[in-house]
Amino acid sequence: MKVLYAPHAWLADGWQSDVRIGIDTGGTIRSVSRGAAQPDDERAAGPLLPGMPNLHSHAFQRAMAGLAEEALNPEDSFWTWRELMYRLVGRLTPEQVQAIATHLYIEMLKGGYTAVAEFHYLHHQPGGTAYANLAEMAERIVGAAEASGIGLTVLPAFYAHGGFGGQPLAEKQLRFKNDVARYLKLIEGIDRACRRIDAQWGLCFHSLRAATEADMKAVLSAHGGERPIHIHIAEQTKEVQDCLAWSNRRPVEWLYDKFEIDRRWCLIHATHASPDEVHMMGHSEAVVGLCPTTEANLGDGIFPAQEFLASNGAFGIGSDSHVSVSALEELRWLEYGQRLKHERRNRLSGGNRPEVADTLYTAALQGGAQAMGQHIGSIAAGKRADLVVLDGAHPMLASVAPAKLLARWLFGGNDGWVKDVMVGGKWLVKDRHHAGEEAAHQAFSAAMSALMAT
Ligand code: NGQ
Ligand code: ZN
Repeated sequence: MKVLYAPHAWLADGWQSDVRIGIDTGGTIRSVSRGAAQPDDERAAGPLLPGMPNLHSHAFQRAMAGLAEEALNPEDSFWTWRELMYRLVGRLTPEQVQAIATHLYIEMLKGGYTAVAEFHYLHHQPGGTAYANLAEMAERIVGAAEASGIGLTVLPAFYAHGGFGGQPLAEKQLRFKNDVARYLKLIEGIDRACRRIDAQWGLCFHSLRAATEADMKAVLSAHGGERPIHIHIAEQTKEVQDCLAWSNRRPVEWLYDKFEIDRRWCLIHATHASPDEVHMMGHSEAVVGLCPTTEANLGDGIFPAQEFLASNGAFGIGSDSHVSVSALEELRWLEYGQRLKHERRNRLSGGNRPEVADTLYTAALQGGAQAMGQHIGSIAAGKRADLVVLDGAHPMLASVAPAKLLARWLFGGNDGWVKDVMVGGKWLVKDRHHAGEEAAHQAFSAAMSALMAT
C-alpha cells in the first residue's frame, strides 16, 4: 500500500485540501482521508483530479484527423466525410491499426483521459473475409491499450446492414460485417484478450441502420448480464428522416419502444432528439455519449444539453473521430455549443454547483464510468486509482482559489497543464512524458507513411 498526498484533490463533494489517498498494490484506492503529508507519502505536484473516461473512440480515424477539411463539394457533409473515411477503412492493416491506436491512447493519457471505450467495428479483411484469428483486429486494440497503459472497454460493434429495415451493406462496408453467430464467436475471442490485461468489454450495435430488431434481440438474449450496451443514434437529420419513413418513429423513440433502456445503455450522440425524446432519455438511467468536437467537425447539429440536464439526464464525453484528443476541449465545447445556441452564458450548471466546470467534469466522470462498466470516475475507496495531476507550479493555477481550479483549467487552460497521469496505481505520464512515446511515435510515423503511399 502506498499513500499519495495531494494539496488539493477533487472528491465527490468538491475540492478538499490535504488529502491522503491509500492505493493498494493492485492499483485500487483503499482509503481517502484528510491530513498533513507524512514523510513516506508520495506528493502530487499540483491539484489532483480523477482521470476522465473517454466513452467513444474509433481509434483508426486518428489517422485522418485534419486531413478531410478541404471543400471539395459545396454539399460537403457527414456523408461525404464518411466516403473519405471508408477510403481509409479499405486500406488499413492490423499492424497499422495497432500503431495508430497506441499512439492515440498515449495522446489521450496526456489529454487527461485515463480510460477509453473503443467502439470497434473494423473487424475483417478488405472484402469481408475473416482474419485467421477472428479477433485479430480487436486484439490490436487490446495490444494498444496494453502498450499505453490506458484503461480499456472494447465494444465490438454489430454491423450487418446498410440502412433501416435490413438493407444490404455496400462493398466498402464489408470489413464490418458479422451475422449474430459470428458476432458471438468474435466476443469469445475478445473476452479472452481482455482477460489478459484486465480490460472490459461490452455489447455494441453500430446503429439502427446497421442492426435490425431481431439482430439486437438475439445478441441481447445471448448476453443478458450487466455489461454496457452502446449504440450510435440520431446523429444526423437524415437518419431521423429515414427512420421516420421506415417505422413512423424517430430513432430514440423507436429504441425506447422496442427495448427496456436501463443503466447499461449508452446512446452515442442523440443529437436530434425531440423534447419528448429528451424527456425519455433523461428519465431513464441511460447515459448519452456526447462528442462535441467531432459533432462540430462533422456538422451534426447541437444536442439539447441544457434541456437534457434539466430532465436529470446523465452524459459522458468521447473524442470519437479524434479531431481533438483533449478532455478539456470536449467539455469546453459542450458548454460553448449551448452558449452559441441560446445566446447566453453559463448554461450547463447543475444542482447546487454554480461553477459550470464543476458540473461538466463531475457529470462526465459519472456518466463515463457507468458507460465503461468499470470501477472508475472518482477518488474514493474501491475505485481504480486513475488520476490526473495538474501542474501546480503553473502561474495561472498557482494564483487561483481552490474553488476556481477546474474552471481555470477548463475555460482558461490547455492540455499542457496536465503534468502527471496515473492509471491503476501506476504513473504512466510523468512530467508530460510517457515511457512508450518515442517507440509509439516511430511506429505511428511508419504506418502513416505507408498509408499515404497507398
Ligand atoms: C462511424 N462516426 O461509425 O465511424 C461514424 C460514421 C456512420 C461518427 N458518426 C459512420 N462520428 O455512422 O455510418
Ligand atoms: Zn462513433
